[in-house]
Amino acid sequence: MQARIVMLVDLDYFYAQCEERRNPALKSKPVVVCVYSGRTEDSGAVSTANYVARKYGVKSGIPISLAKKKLKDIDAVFLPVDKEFYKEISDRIMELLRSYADRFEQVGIDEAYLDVTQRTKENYHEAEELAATIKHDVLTQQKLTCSIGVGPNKLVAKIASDIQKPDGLTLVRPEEVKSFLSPLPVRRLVGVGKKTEKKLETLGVRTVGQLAMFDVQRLIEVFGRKLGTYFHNASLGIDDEPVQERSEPESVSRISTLKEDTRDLAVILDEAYKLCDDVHSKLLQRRLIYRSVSIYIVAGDLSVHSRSKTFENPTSDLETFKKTVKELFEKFLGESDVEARRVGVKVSNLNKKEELQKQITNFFGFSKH
Ligand code: DCP
Ligand code: CA
Ligand code: CA
Repeated sequence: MQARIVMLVDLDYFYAQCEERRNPALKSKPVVVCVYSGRTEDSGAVSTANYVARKYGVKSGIPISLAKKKLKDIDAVFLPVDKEFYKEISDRIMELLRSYADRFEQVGIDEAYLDVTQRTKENYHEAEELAATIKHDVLTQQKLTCSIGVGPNKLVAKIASDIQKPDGLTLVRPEEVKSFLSPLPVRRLVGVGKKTEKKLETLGVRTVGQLAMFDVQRLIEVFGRKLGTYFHNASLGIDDEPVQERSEPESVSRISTLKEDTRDLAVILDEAYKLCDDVHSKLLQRRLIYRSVSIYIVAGDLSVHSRSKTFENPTSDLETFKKTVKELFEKFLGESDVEARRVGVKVSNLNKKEELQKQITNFFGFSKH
């Protein structure tokens, strides 16, 4: 594979920074953006917090009540998430970022990969200047700071972006990859979660460098061929995943909180069907058809469960959607004994309606007259 230069741009404390942009007086205070579940006044989880609040140990995922404890007697601001507002800002920034890339891939509301190989002529000095320009333009035009990692592939760029936050710019040249990665804990690698981290620790592997030295055959024995090989390559900073342009959203989903935890299928479906209606109208709006349907269940202990089904042929039919959602919830309740606290539905494997029409037309040799 040809040498590449890839950037990962990640917006700093994104939701909280959007709130600061809307109301600059917040900047000096701890700002905590919350997903309120609506049960009691403080039930729910922290979505994110600004860096002032992080100093007190407040971070994504912790209960709101715990965040309040940590910020007791401090002039902190708690706000509900306003996803539509953040999405608007995100859309504008993504459009700006896209203009700096040979190839562009958005991977979340606040981050994107940019392949800049051609426009930097494979030169890291030019890439550094480009990254500085991007940071400057995002700040002056959209009033937000971001952190950028630059490296020979997505894996290295992603880790680099994370290493000096907020407002960071980290370059890792190909010859620096090994020394950059080797002291890091294995947890920094995409795909290494708590479980894998524990397993690796029992093998005496804590750092990426130790993982790189570990016998690949044994890794394969422990994790299977696919994952074992991936961990081995990742530890060496090897990653051939291209920066992939995506023109359509990956998925459309809706989730909502039930009035109380339940295993009652009728109650769950009552809520889930409303979510299906919402998703369906969004699909119609954007002229999208789907091939996969998933359901999500967030249990009382906040563990997340899901079930999916993929069809042979894409559809946009609402009845099929609801029927599949029903099947999946029935299946889930039969297989698990958790109580649902929140339920969600999602469609993915999306296509434009027109594209399918085109394919059919081409296939049968019809023309539209
Ligand atoms: N988010 C969330 N719940 C989580 C993690 C994230 O709702 N458990 C949302 C809020 C974040 C946004 O996604 O603002 C982006 O997530 P990041 O992981 O990039 O975190 P931040 O942008 O908040 O902080 P950082 O400065 O560390 O990137
Ligand atoms: Ca971020
Ligand atoms: Ca992110």
